[in-house]
Formats: sequence, C-alpha cells, structure tokens
Amino acid sequence: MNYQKLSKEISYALRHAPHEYELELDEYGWVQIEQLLHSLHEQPVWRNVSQKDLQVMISQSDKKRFEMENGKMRALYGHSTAKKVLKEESEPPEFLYHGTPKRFVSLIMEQGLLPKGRQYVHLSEEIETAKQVGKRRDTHPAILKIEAKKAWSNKVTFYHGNEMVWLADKIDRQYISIL
Ligand code: HQG
Repeated sequence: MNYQKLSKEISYALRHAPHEYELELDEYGWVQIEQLLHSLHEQPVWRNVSQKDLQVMISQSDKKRFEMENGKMRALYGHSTAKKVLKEESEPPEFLYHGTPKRFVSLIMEQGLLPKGRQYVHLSEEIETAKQVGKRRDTHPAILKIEAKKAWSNKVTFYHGNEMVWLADKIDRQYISIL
C-alpha cells in the first residue's frame, strides 16, 4: 500500500473536500472511521484499505497530520472548508516561526500573516520546521519570527495543532520580524 498517496488523499478529504467523499465532520473535524473507510472503498485503488492501514499511515508519516480516537479520525491542521473547525486555545511559547516564499514577505510585513486559503495561519515551533514549510514553494524561503507570547498577552488567540504546528486567526505585523 502506498501510504504517502493514502495520506494525501485523506488530507484532501478531511481538510478540503469532505462533501466530495460524503463525510460528515463534527465541529472539531472528527469523522467516523467506518464512514471514511466506506468512502475510500468506493475507489478501486483503496478498496482494501483497513483501519490498521490508517494506523500504519499515521505512524509512518514524517508529520503528525491526523489523530485517531474512539473510532474517529481527524486532520489536526490545514483545513479550508467553509465551516471553521474548532481548535483548542492554548498559550504559545515565547516565539513561533513561519517559513514563506521571499516574494510574499513585503505584503506580509504590510498586512500581517493571513490564513489565505486555509482557516488558520500556520506557525512552527522550530526554525527548521518553518524552513521546511517555506521550501515547499521557494528553495531559499524567508523565515519570519513571531513574538507569540507578546501577541497572546495582547489577546491574540493561539490554537494547538500538533507538537510542532500552532494555529492563529491572524498575526498583525507588529509581532513579525524577518530572521
Ligand atoms: C502566505 C503544510 C501574502 C503564507 C505545511 C503562506 C504547513 C501571505 C501562504 C501547512 C500573507 C499560504 C500550512 C499575506 C500569509 N500576503 N501571502 N498577507 N499571509 N501568506 O499552504 O503555512 O504537509 O495555506 O506565508 O507544512 O505554507 O500539508 O500555508 O506561504 O504546516 O501537512 O500564504 O501545510 O503541511 O499557504 O502551510 P498555505 P503554509 P502538510
């Protein structure tokens, strides 16, 4: 089984297109695993996918994109569906980082960081992770440093994605500097 391909398909289904897969996500983004498997089985390429495969996919992945609990599964970040998935508010570390193509920097330093196509702005706990995020679109990305704790103490809400990924609604430019 191609677990990377499976992960991409499920990322698409749970983050962007649950309706296409006839999935009902609850307000926290959870879907019944049975419903997900049933939907995947309609495609010949995934007709033999089992719950065990989903577990292997999650454990073999380089990133913690999903979690499973009590017969349900959800994507931890990345959503773009119209109805905003509720995330748990959390106190961020002193600094967070955001990797982005150099060509976006001047606009970001004017407008702040915006969610753009997704529901939340995505931030990284570590510089190296931010670099990897930025490298998806630029071989030498810019790394932005966010004064997260200061923003949080000024009532900017942060949410927990996973151990490496933090989410926010918007980050104003006053909290952003270029590393
Ligand atoms: C940029 C992947 C212009 C922002 C990654 C980013 C991540 C602005 C792009 C996760 C802007 C949106 C999310 C502004 C923000 N003007 N550009 N005011 N504000 N931007 O893909 O953070 O592998 O939606 O800098 O690893 O790149 O899929 O967000 O470049 O964790 O699991 O607008 O997706 O995870 O791009 O990536 P994205 P992102 P997975």
